Amino acid sequence: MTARIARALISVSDKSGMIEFAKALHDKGVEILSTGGSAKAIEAAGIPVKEVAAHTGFPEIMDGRVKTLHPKIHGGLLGRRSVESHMQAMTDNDITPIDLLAVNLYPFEETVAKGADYDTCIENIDIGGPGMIRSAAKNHESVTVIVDPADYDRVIAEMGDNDGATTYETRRALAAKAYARTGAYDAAISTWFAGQLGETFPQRLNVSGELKQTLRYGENPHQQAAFYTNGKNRPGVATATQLQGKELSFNNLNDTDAAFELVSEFAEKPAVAIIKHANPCGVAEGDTLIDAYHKALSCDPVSAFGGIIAVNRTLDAQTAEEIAKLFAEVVIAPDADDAAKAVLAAKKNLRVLITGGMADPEGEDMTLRSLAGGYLLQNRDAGRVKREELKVVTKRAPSDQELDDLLFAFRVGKHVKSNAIVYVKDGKTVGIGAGQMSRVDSSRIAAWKAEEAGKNAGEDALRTAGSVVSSDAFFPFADGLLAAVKAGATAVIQPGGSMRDQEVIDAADENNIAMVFTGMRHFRH
Ligand code: 93A
Repeated sequence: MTARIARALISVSDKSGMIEFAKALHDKGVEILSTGGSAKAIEAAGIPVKEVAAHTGFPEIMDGRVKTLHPKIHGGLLGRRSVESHMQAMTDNDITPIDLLAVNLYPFEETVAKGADYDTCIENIDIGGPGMIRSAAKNHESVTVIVDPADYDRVIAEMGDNDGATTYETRRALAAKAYARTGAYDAAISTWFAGQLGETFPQRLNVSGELKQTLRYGENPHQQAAFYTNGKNRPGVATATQLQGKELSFNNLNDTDAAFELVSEFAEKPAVAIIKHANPCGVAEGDTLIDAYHKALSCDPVSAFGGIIAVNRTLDAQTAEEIAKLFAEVVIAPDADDAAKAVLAAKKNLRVLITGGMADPEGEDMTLRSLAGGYLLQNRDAGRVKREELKVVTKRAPSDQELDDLLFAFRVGKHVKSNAIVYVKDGKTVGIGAGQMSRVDSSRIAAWKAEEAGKNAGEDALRTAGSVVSSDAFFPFADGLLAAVKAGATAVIQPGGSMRDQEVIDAADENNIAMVFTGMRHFRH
């Protein structure tokens, strides 16, 4: 079913590509109607155009608030060409069909993003545009609706192939895209409104997203999946450019996000995080990136196989060469120099993502999870304890070196699934215990993994000897702390707040352990 386009209405705020599009329509014999600013620009380009006001016989009023809200416009868009009574109503009321609508809306989202004042935001709420989009999209059996300048060429090309008409498949696909746009637009307005009302948290779930990628499958091959962006433009996987490698999978995306968010915690020195199954298996700071990489890898090289590597500095050739020796799934970096890109290009399957910057660890965003029959929405964990907020609770206070390592460990621990125990020595993780149901088990596993990695590397001394340890939540009993003592840790960081805090502090004092409380926990379930 094709529908020849005789009349088009163009009303766009983003005027990119508009003139070329109008010219192509005119060359195909299409009559063009248009609103104030759009009409002026089309006319100035020497393309015949009729103002909507002249078409309806009703002027644009109220500073443009009412310009297309007229039965001659909506009747022309909505009238069913296949229904006799509709065509009769058109004739009776002097309504002519509008076969194509090109609209993009007042830039509400951009206006809010610029920090505009209340009245300016209100003025940028488009009413007539979404109204027309919805009318045209509803009548897609006959009407072509374009909400994105990127679709102009495709429509013109199709008209060229079909004697000035579009196909039903295209009109239907464009209608779906049109409703996605009006839906996202309204969601942006209501989210902004909620903020204006002082609602610190959405009262309604207005989650909207743009489809970025249909994924081959989800966590497992029998699950369907897709990747959406939320328009927040936070540097990370959602906005990164993929330089090379196979398509990213669901698990790649999830793990790469975990890697980049973690490495973004560290700004002062070059840092590297290696992630497996969304948990780190090595994180380190270094004097150089390659130094940080070697330190991060040494934590658990067995688990790093097939992992994801995130760095917080421009990737250089030397580090890229070392990374290329490991089988990794993804590398994500704020940037990479040409030599590094050339090195990685030889590893064709390796996915390389460039983000253009680091994520702000204290930046605002939401995290969304589902449970059977509902969703859980929360602010992302942007909490960060500062050195001066730490409370020393033991007789011995940590040394400066211990304090550096304690803070480092606690920042890593925030990105480890609970119960999270992280041993750190000299700016690098030496043992990570993740995701256990008992804290003491995480503590034991972290120490055991450190011991195994040390043995594999042919080291005599225990890696955890002289290390510091962090716990994402308080130790409910002294046993978790005692496991750390056994492993040779000398200092502990934990939130505190247990009924048995005193018991744990006493155990620390008995063993000459320095312990600090953060007052903030970092559960990650
Ligand atoms: O103020 S509106 O909500 N009232 C309307 O009747 C109306 N009709 C089209 N905004 C309206 N538009 C919008 O004007 C379009 O969605 C488009 O974004 C913009 C184009 O205006 P101009 O052609 O004057 O630049």
